[in-house]
Amino acid sequence: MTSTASATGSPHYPSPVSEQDYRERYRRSIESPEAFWREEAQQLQWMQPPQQVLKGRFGENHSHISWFEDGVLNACVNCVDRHLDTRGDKPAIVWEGDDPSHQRTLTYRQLHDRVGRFANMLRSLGVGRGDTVTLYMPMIPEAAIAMLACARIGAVHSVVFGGFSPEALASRIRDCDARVLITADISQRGGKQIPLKKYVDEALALEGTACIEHVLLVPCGDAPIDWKARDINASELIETHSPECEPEAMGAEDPLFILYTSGSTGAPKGLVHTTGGYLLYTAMTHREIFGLREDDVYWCAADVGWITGHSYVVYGPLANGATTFMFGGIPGGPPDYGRVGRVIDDHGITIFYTSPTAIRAMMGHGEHIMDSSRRDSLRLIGTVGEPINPQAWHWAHDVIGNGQCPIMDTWWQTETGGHMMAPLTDAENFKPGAAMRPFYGVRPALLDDQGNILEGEASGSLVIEGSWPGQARTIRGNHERFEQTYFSVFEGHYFTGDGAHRDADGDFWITGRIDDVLNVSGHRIGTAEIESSLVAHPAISEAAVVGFPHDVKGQGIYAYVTLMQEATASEALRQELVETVRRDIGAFARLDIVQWAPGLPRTRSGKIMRRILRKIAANEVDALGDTSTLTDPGVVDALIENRINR
Ligand code: 6R9
Repeated sequence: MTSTASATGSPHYPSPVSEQDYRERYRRSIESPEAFWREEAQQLQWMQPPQQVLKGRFGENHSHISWFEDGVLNACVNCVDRHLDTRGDKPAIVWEGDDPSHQRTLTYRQLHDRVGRFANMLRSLGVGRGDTVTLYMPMIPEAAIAMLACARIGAVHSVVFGGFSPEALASRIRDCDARVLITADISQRGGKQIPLKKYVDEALALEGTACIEHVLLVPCGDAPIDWKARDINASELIETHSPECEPEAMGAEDPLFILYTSGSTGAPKGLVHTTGGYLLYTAMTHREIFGLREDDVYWCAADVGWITGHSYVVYGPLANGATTFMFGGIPGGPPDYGRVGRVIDDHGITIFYTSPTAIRAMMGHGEHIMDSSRRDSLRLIGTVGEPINPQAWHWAHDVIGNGQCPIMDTWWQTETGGHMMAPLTDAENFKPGAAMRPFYGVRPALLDDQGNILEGEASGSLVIEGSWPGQARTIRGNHERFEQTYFSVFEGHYFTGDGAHRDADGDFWITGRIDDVLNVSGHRIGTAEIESSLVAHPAISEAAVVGFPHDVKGQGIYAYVTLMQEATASEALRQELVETVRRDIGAFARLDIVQWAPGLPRTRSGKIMRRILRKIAANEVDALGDTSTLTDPGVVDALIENRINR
């Protein structure tokens, strides 16, 4: 793994940070963390500046991890009000819908007006400090406005991605006891309409969702809306409220939001992020890793329903007073694969932050899709969500970026709040496919299976030693699960769930999940969630789900399914299973392959040997490894014979 950017010719662009500056600043952040973070914290506007920095340690009383605990601030004030004097007329949010003729720009002053009214509207419905509000929204400015409005009044938002099914929405409402749901009638993406309102009505008919007292709906479509008694037209009501809204004084450790994410076992976890540390960390990483400039027009193509949308569409950029571009279409298509280039031209985008999946989708349609655009405003491309394969890296670099832009491969997670690794070095040192260097204050380590720390060139489980301000503080309603999932696999370290390789230069290459979490098009899905959906079907006795390499999506979903004795395999049943998973989770959780499996390989202790199932799914049947602990090796032969991905 030695290929570097020089393979495409010596780069003639600067990286946001030089090798030397990075080394010095990183050393300082590790040697004097207290002084480092105390100084950085001054970047935020505090109502009461913190005296304290970090309290608590992993493994030891770590349930009391806190950052800047005695500080008081408001996240919305930091993202909006703070910029009014110097940037009042600067565009804060620029939006283009799925339909290119739908365009809106909100300056910081206009954003202040909308957020204030929205916040007053929420207060008028009885929402206040500590209440939870669920958002189920399309990519429209109101999604960001609603998040900021919650932050302004101290309410905790829980954004549920608009691609989730009614069942998935209901379980996320139930878990956090939300009082208000903010939604729209439809979400239009890729020329198709997702009937959000219909899904909301279905979700609210399900058990355990009576906590929702009001539904605030932002009309987006042309068709008549089926208003229910609990529904309120947010676009009408908001105009009756004043734009002046007194912000709530929040403690740095008060929760800012809950975001559900998949783990290797059980139901999705509601990770809780707090106010001060999260905001500081997202603003700082956004500014430093992208080398933010005042006149940047910055486009993060993630949906607000994911952590990337929270940290790098809304909080990080707005805390920095940047112009953040929101896009309602599907980056990379369908239906228009070259549109990304024209959007970049039309809005003068300077930084484009996207996923390897979107890059591969464009790449699959050939370089000519970029003929309709010049993209010469662009100066940096970022990627996130999955490892980027060198081919996609080069395509982004050469084609989208005209060979002019550094590619910032950012590795991080819902749990980490913000970027943890990126190529923080001179551009000529970049290595396609490697996230390379820890951000300031972050101490990565590699462990073997016994938990021994590996030195030098090595591959192992990636852990982080010591806290950083942006980390999640708990799982809503289940702190014990938080401790078990992240801090007890390797006692005293944060367990990322990812494997990584450190090369001879000391640079990191993320190799992907080592737990039972799939990464499909950058969407995190627990195999356990898919399995529990499958086994709830009356024809299914057992199911094991694994990922397999997929050209565009990174990983595809491969399900081994054992039928009940009286059931028979058929194409109709296969389709029914695909539909079942879609209904329980969402359209993005599409089963790619279903293999009928009369039996599954098990160890003598009864555990399914997923390692073997992964190999068969990847068509790597010559390298099955040790199968001596299997109870019945014949099961494997049968699975190999009937494998579908050849
Ligand atoms: C931000 C986000 C987290 C998982 C993570 C890892 C994978 C994210 C990556 C990457 C390699 C990168 N991942 N960025 N793998 N290189 N640059 O994606 O959060 O949805 O929680 O997913 O995504 O496997 O553990 P989340």
